Amino acid sequence: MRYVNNLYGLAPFMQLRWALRRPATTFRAGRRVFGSQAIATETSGIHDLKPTLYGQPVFRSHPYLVKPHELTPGIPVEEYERRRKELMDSLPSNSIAVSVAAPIKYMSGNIFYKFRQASDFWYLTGFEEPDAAVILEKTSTSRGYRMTLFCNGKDSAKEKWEGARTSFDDALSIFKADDAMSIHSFPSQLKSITSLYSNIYIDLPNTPSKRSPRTVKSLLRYLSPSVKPRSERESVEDSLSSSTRRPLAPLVAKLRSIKSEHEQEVMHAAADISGSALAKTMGFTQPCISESAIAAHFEYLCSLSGSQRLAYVPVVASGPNALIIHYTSNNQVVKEGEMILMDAGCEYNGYASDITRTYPVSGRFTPAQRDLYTAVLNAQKSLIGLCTESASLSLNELHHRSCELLRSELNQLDFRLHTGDLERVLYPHFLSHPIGIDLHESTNFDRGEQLKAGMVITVEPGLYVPATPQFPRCYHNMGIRIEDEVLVDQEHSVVLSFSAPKEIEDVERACVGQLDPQPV
Ligand SMILES: [Mn+2]
Repeated sequence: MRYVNNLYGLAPFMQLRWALRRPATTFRAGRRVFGSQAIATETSGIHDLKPTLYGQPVFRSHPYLVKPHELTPGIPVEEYERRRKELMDSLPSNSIAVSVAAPIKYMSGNIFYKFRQASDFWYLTGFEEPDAAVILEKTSTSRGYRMTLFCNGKDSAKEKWEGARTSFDDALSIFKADDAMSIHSFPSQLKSITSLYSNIYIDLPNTPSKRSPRTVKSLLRYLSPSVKPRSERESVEDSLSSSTRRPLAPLVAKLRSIKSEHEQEVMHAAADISGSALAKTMGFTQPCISESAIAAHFEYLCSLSGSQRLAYVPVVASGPNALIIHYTSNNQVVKEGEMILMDAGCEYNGYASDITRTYPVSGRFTPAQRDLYTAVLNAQKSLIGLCTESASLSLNELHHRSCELLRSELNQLDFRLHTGDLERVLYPHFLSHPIGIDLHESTNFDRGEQLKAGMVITVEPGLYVPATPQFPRCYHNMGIRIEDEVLVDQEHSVVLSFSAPKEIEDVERACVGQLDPQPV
């Protein structure tokens, strides 16, 4: 087992979980055909697979991450096929869909950030390299479409510096494209193909305005050295006639809003990792350490459990810092008697997680902290119970309900609320957002639409009491938010982030390192 432990690099609870969910792959199964060579894998097979020949983990190179039938960890090849088919089936005849990979982003000069694929492109292809694009042409075949994947292909000189890239042959066999071509031919191919179709579904990036900038922000963007002059891509975009061009994102968003069982399982695992890391971070917290040390501990635990990155810059707000909703400077020292509001989540195998907990630095809530915490917790738990398809509520209605619940809780705590106190001061943010591949899958989400089974949303009511005389003094400078990820089902709701302690007794136990039962 030691070999497996080292290999996975997982915390013990995750190893157990993986042992349950992912039967050991066939490392010891003898000989495996690898390219044209048969390679012995009896004992030290992993070393034979280095360096990888592929541009991303695939079963052949990373059998401990990707199962035989999966394209990306947790998501089968057929599911990507189904996504594309559903998209293309929803389009009128004579349509194509075009999606492109994310560009590499730079911190400064040629110093790049860790690459993250564009969400829609990844959802449709599972392809994780930059410099890539896909064209899907609607056809009348049973598959429903024809797929051309554009990518870099093999280039030994570049691969020597940057690592392996997926070959055109593997683009066909692994990613199931009908055709694979060099990304360099994408502009000309797109130009010629678009003239054949009457509906071109494509999302154009926000290019800097051609006219002179009017706002400070657009001026800064305009002057930014990172904005290159007109690229070939922009010239292609110009060539797309506006009469045939349609936005692709709303259609993909509709598909993405309902999570498949495989997606639910990956999101569950992501929330487990974050929730358990949060529980342990409560025990790590003590007076006189920096908020940044708390953030670092959380990130370390998530990485150890296999997470690829954090899903967002975490909020670690001690004491009155919690009143700043997006407090991310995380550079002050925590004090005895304060609470920490921590909003953090990892990204795992392509899916985000998002959890907020508020806990006492000393390990025990004071009576006033306990009262305000209970008010938020009561509201939060009632709201989670309403996240079902049968309740027929929209996010807007749920938010409205959260205001009513918090108002009644505050009345019991002797708050004398005037018009606007709750919505503008004490609870100035919205209750919820959909979550999935993106942390906020809400750009194309209608808050007026009723919740449906398979959606995953956050439920995150909060109360933030400034030190002003109209509010009871004992609650001044307290900020509390409790956020869970909730999977909507027909008759019930499932809290995916249950491994993060939430009940007062559980939080206090976690704060002194007693995680019993151990979160999984
Ligand atoms: Mn959130």
